[in-house]
Amino acid sequence: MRLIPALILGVPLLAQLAAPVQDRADRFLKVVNAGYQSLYYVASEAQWAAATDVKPAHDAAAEWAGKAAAAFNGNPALITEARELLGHRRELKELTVRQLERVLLNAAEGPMTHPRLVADRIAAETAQNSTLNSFVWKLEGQPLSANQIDELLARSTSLPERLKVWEASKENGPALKAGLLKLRDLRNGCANALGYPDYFALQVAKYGLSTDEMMAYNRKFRAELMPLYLQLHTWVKYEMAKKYAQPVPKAIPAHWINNRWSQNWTGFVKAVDFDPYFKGWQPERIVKTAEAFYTGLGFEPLPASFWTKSDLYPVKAGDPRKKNSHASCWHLDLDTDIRSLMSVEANAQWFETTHHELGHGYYFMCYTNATVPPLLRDGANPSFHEGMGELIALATRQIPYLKSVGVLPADYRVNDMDVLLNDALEVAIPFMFWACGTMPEWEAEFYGKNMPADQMNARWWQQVRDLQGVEPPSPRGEQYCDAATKTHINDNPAYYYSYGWATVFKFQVHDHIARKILHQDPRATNYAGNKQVGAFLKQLMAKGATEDWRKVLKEATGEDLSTRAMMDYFKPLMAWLEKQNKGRQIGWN
Ligand code: X8Z
Ligand code: ZN
Repeated sequence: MRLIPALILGVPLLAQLAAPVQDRADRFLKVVNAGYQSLYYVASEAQWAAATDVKPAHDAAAEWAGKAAAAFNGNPALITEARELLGHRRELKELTVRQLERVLLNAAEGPMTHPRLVADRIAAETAQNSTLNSFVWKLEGQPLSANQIDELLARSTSLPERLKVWEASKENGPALKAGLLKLRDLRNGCANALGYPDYFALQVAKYGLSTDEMMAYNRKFRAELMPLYLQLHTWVKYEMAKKYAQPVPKAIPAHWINNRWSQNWTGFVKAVDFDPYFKGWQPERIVKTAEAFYTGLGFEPLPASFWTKSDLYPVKAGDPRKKNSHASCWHLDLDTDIRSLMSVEANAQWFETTHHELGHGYYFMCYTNATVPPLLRDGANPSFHEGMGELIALATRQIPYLKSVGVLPADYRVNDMDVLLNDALEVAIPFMFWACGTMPEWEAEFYGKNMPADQMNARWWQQVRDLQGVEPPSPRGEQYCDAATKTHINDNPAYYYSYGWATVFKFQVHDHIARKILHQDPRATNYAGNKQVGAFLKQLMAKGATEDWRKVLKEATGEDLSTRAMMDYFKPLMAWLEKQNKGRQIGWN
């Protein structure tokens, strides 16, 4: 028998046979992955400090660290080499091609072919975050936190009071408008430098889609769900008109809905309002309960540093520190330093949000493995990342589960239709018209069609009215900038459709788990503690972004992305609503 000399020398055979261009790409990506990961950590640490303790010194550090990261990720030498190598894509492994494509997507966030533009963008992003995170809302002269706004809107039954709170919640818009306009040009400029028509198109490219393709998906989802949305919209407006002794409106006044943007319609089904059951809970118990759901499925506990380094609870009364009020989860070093920024209080909304954030944390943990290079430590697409925690949050809404962890008493009873109606309103149908409607339609126009500065609010409310069937309590002129009151418009731009897609995804994966793994009805299933479900989710997440999302979804569920599962889930509700709404005026036009 003849020995292969290369093996004797300890050099892997495959490497010996590989085309030289693959060698060149491997060497290049080794350096890029290392630089990317270390600078990501530097920038994330600085941004974490700036988001959890807003002060000029932290803003300055975040700006500098952002520039350091861009100096590497957007370096012209990296761009040239990645492009040249991609010119040989047929000779390269798929994993290599995906990394090279990611190098270019990252470079487009700060292309150092245009250093002035990048410096201006980073400075403007930092300033906008600082304004966003340090803004203090006021009600009758008194400061009001985001949690307090949400609490008042959830509880107040007085329309004049609701109106005041709703109007107060829009106060940060004008403070953010100029910065947003400036950022539009700078973000578009960066995207243009790498050949993308605008910043929206650059973000959508992370799905391997064009803007038109993305918007076509969104419109299709909305068209499919529209009959159910019309029924829900009608049911809610008649209920609320009765409650507030008002004439039945065509579109629903925004301050009748608990959510500041009418994105989720909570609190309309009183039998399924779980807030009272969280009375007496410490916020810590919510986070621990959420972690226990994941460990019950067979996931590892969160790293010890999660508990020491995260910022999980509201700033204590009297403490002057200002921090970002919107929940997030961070993978600071693309390794084990995972932290969450929240302001958890004991209520149903934070119970849900905490499961969502830990979903990100567990996704980070799963794809942090030797087969996933740092450049691809990300979701199969952004909506998979959002969808994982959403899926778990959906699972933890199940009544048997809530009883098992002591949220609901053992003798709690509710009828199935109330639960289904509440699920539709709170976590599914109206949300789709916001997340795949108002938000992306407005942003696609803002970035892609150069929306005039003096029509930003008019266009916003036109979309809200046309797509969501909601209207402002009184006309909102251009002195306001109501779009900018939504966090993501400022600090996570051209991304929000990812949450809509996550909603589609969560019902598909939930349906698969219930029917194919557990052989249960998706509307009455409990997968707490099920290791088979955990293993299924783990292998899906462990791939990170190493494979095309369409393939990952098809392999996992046997389906392409579709509202089929969501529509199936709510099928019994449609007939019930049609009966309730008989003889009523449907729609808002
Ligand atoms: O922004 C979030 C998460 C952070 S990734 C809390 N969500 C969207 C929102 O609050 O508008 C979760 C679902 C929708
Ligand atoms: Zn999220």
